[in-house]
Amino acid sequence: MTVDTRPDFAETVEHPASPYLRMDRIPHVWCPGCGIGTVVRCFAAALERAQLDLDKVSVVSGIGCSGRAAGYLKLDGFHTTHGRAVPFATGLKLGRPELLVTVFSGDGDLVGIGGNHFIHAARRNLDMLVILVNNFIYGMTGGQNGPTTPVSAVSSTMPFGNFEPPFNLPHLAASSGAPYVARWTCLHIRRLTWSIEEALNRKGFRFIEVIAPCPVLYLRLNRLGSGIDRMRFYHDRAEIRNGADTREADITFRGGILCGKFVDEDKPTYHELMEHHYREALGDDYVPTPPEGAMLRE
Ligand SMILES: Cc1ncc(C[n+]2csc(CCOP(=O)(O)OP(=O)(O)O)c2C)c(N)n1
Ligand code: SF4
Ligand SMILES: [Mg+2]
Repeated sequence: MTVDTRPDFAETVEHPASPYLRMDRIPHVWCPGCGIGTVVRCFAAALERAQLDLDKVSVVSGIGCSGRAAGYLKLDGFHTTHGRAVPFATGLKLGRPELLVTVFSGDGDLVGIGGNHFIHAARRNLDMLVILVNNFIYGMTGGQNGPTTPVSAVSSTMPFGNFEPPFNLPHLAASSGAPYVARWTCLHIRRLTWSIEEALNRKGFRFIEVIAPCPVLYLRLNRLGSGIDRMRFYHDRAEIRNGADTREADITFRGGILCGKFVDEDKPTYHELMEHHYREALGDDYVPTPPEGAMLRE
């Protein structure tokens, strides 16, 4: 009889991302070939590279497959209601300005039902990093048409193909005022990681869109192959053009995908504008934002 002397990897080998993940919640809910896990992995790698005090970093998600991310990241996390990740993050940042607030959610959540909150947070330059996983569809609820579904793509509610023009998200964010705007695909794991790391260290409304495969709905309904086929597509058809005009970042059904860091500006955040304004208006009577760690009310 041969004795198996191989180590039990499950017990002895720790995944490099495990310090940043709630491993007790693994296995996760995402389907094989889904791109969301890759984005979470890049987020974890970016947290490691940025060497932040994780007690000061929080993550807010809405509802959807992408919205499950907050439950797997080992940060103070909030899984809020559908479309309300940005307003929740806004309240968190206003109440606890010393926190680094991040939002991680899907296209339907952030720019469908939550679209109004998204543009106003960008307009006000609220201090948060928003990572949006764009799989062109409402994944969790069965593949309905969403705000980014390309024209002519099939969804469960547009069986003869979509005729609604979709949002160009980098342009939506940039034209609403976001000072940091980037787009990557799930294939660009290093560039995405570096971009998240960079954006973690910036201030204001930072927006990163990640194009991700949803093999069981979007790819299947549109006969676009498997998750790995999409990776080949991203390899062949993604073009990196940093600094490109976001008006050129439209995505068509079978067309290429413009990627890169499109906007990187320094402009005053909502908080900075507010402090400046009230200092000017009220002078010595102005009571500034509570110092780090202080509670708003005793
Ligand atoms: C108020 C409200 N309306 C609708 C829903 C149903 N719902 C849950 S997730 C979702 C879509 C999520 O799509 P997206 O944000 O793109 O996430 P994905 O699953 O594709 O990652 C919808 C419509 C809900 N939970 N609450
Ligand atoms: S339904 Fe689509 S988006 Fe949701 S976990 Fe499965 S592959 Fe991912
Ligand atoms: Mg989606």
